Amino acid sequence: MQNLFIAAILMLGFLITFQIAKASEYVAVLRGEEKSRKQTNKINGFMLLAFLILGLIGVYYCNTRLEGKMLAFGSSASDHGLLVDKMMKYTLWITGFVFIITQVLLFWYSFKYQESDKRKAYYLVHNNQLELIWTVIPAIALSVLVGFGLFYWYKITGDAPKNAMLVEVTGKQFGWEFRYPGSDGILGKKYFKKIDAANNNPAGQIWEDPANHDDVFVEQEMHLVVNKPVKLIIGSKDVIHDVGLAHFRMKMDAVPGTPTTMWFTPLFTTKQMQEKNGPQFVYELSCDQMCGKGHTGMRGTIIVESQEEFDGWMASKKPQYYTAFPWNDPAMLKKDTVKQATNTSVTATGTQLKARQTESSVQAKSQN
Ligand SMILES: [Cu+2]
Repeated sequence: MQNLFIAAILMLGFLITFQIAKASEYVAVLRGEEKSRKQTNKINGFMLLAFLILGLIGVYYCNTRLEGKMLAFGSSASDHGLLVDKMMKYTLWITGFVFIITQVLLFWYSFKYQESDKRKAYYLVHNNQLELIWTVIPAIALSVLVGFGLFYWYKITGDAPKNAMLVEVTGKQFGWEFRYPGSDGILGKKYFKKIDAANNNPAGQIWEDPANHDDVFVEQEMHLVVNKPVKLIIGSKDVIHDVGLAHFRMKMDAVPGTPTTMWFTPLFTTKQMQEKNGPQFVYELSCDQMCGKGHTGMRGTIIVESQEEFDGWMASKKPQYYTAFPWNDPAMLKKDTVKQATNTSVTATGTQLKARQTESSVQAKSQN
């Protein structure tokens, strides 16, 4: 019913416009075509001038209204972000300058040089000098902007420093998962067919790889160390997501099956940012790619802290391997040796584990 009404209203609108156009055509004939054209030109000239003035006021108004809501230039919380801010500033200054000049000339000239009996239009066939000017100047301006962009792009996307910490970021419908490499600094191998959240393997780690045994798995909250470069290894479990770090001015697609990377150095701790921006401040990790119904809820948080605070947080985490196989946890083993005399079920689970391990190593070999 609603659609029918909308269709009827659109139809009516079309009819009315058509009738008005027809009526004004008859009026023009009655009045004399030339007189009517001159009048229309005058109205158009005036409206173009009004559009220029209102438009510029609108641009200024939007700018002042949104000032506090936008991320300010130079407020980036990462080293790469400061470069992005700088690039953005130069680009906006140059394009803003060109925008104002061209728009003012375009609308002002339409008003000033509208049809007049006192003037005859100048007929310009060709002018090499003019052609040269309006080709060379934009070419130089664009080359400077692109050159800047390339220079920073290679700096930002280049190799991460050797001392960079490593975090694996995986997007899924709908949330974020993180994996830390543990004390060996190596992220263990994983395979998507091994993903089994019910059996404590949400990342799909291959348990036969010893590098996996100290990897720490966390959800929704990533911890980073201030002034220490971090390299993110980004992936996805389902569709294309995007790791969007607005406060660091970084973003990178999370693509299933194709790991992507980016690195940067956080410059301020969360506490420092809260002192500057108010206690409600959080570093946000948003998904910057429309990825389904729950896309807007894909919000992770990042906590930037000192090395000591980070070490303390990491020490409170247990490697995922020990969650999946508690009987291998050294902390548990100590307790178990006491229990073992009275509880035989521990030995039973130990045998089960061995059976599972041989089974999965056979699988791993057959995959190779
Ligand atoms: Cu997403």
